[in-house]
Amino acid sequence: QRLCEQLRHAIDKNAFSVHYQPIICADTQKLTSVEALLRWNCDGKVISPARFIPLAERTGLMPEIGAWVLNHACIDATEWPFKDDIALSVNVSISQLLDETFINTLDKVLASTNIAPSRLYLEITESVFANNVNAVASQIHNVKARGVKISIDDFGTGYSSLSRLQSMPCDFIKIDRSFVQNTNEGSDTIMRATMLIANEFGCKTIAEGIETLDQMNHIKTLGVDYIQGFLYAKPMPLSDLKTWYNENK
Ligand code: G
Ligand code: G
Ligand code: MN
Ligand code: NA
Repeated sequence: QRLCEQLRHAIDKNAFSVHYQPIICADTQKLTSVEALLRWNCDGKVISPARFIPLAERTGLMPEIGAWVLNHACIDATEWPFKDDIALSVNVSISQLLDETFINTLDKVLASTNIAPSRLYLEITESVFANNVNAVASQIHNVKARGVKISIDDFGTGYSSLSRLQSMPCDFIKIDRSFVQNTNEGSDTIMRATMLIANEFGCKTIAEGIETLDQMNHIKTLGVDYIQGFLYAKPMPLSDLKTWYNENK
């Protein structure tokens, strides 16, 4: 209850910030995109989005918070030292995607920041597929009509049907870190199958949660396109991202 009250005022109190985590091309090992991850500093403590996003969803605060993140991240992207060819990936929650203000917010941010739509990726979790199929499909269509790309996050962890991929075209599939970090044959089978499916649908794959060189080499052998994880960098503030880039380009 109290947390909810504090969340309601977080934007006004300047309590949110956005951190960025690099995503690397498996072949070239070069930076290709950056994922924006929201941080909430509440009374000196950092509260994980895994905790407050569900709260924001339940209390109807998500469209406003999501709009803040999208706008903030796109403004930051105009300051990147590498701004012309690196993409920005922003998480979009279910209630945010389905909110009637969403497309209008997206149009406003595209216009005011002048970011090329093809450089903006929206990450939606696979669980959106469990929602109203027609509503989700039509929003994805609206997003893609603007040239913005779609990533399916946490792929393989939900309980949606694979056939949903047909009605909801996406550009990237993010392989959940639970598969990457499991070293059993079953996880490999699932990852191989995911890459086959992605290939059939013309999507690229991104492996999340790569922490070791062994994991990186293994996932490359399986044929993943892009890699994200602590092996390369943790999510960090914009200023650190600039330093990281200069040291790693
Ligand atoms: O960054 P971290 O591992 O703490 O993120 C935890 C979860 O919160 C992840 O599933 C991530 O996708 C989600 N998350 C982080 N930032 C945002 C955001 O801006 N919007 C939404 N909807 N989810 C986010
Ligand atoms: O669900 P989503 O992919 O949006 O979640 C992103 C979250 O995953 C971020 O909060 C980030 O902190 C976390 N993350 C990114 N790379 C790694 C990693 O290599 N290991 C672990 N344990 N978490 C990671
Ligand atoms: Mn994500
Ligand atoms: Na994920």
